[in-house]
Amino acid sequence: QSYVVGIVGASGAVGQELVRLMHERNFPLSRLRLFASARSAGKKLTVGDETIEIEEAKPGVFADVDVAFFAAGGSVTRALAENAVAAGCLVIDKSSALRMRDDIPLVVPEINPEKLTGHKGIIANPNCSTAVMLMGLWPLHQLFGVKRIIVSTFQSVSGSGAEAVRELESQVLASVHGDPIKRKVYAPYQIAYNCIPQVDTFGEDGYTGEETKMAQESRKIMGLPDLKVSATCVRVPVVRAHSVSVCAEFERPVDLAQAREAIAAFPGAELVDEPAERKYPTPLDFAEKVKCGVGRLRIDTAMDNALSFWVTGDNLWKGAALNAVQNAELMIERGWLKPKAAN
Ligand code: 2RA
Repeated sequence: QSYVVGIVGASGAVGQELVRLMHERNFPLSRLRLFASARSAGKKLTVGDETIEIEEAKPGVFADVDVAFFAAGGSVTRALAENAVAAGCLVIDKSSALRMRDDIPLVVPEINPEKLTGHKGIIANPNCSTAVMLMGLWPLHQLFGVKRIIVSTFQSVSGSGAEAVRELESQVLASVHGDPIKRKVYAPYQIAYNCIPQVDTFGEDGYTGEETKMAQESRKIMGLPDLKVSATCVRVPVVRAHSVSVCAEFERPVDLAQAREAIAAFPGAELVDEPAERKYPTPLDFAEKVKCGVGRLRIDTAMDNALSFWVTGDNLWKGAALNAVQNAELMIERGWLKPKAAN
């Protein structure tokens, strides 16, 4: 069986990774259609040996599409997702617009794949920092039962889009050459040689949107409505891959050897944890990797029954495009996704 797949937001940072993953993972395509705003429509993208023209994303374009990956932001999802669903198309959405709606499953396939059967046409995907963090936390939760996490993130600029990557690079060059440093995406702050303790806008409680997402989405995905979460999200001058430092308190006594074994056995994680050899995961090592790296595992000294660890993973892959594709792949594997046209 093969599928007509649409990518909405094909010219953006996540859209481009979706196109690449479709090709590299041999997704069973009968046709790939690329959609973007009217501004990008008409541009051509090369996918393998095929050249595909980008079409304008607008109501009515989904008639033959079996699965549409939405990666164009919340406003496009709000404007077009229901139209796609009405055309019988499964929407796999990367935006935050619908994630917390009770009737929409929020799925990480290694954690809650059973939710893929309960959809009403739309499946949401988590925020990048949440997805990466859970690749370390979930296997430990299964062993010891997590009840509280205190986390800090170290988020790469690609999470803010392609313009932010160019901004970091241009600021580094300007600094090296002694030229004036232009600040736009992170204005008034400079991102080169800096850390910015703000990702998204502040809420009334003093937490940013990103920090609130980490709390709410972790609870929904893990099915733990009472999980206590305090997050501090920080933008760092890294191009690709987000990292998270996690202190996690558990219901039951923890055991380091068991924790390491569980991480090593978990399909979403690679254990890189040999402190004596100075081996631990870094963003440069885990950019463009399917698995997230977990290391620095240790008994936490500030809380009882607690572990501290470090996890790093590709924000554009596990944090975005890859998780969405894995959801679709799993549905196909389990026979939960049928093409509209018999083939
Ligand atoms: C970021 N969470 O890294 C965003 C991307 N969705 O800013």
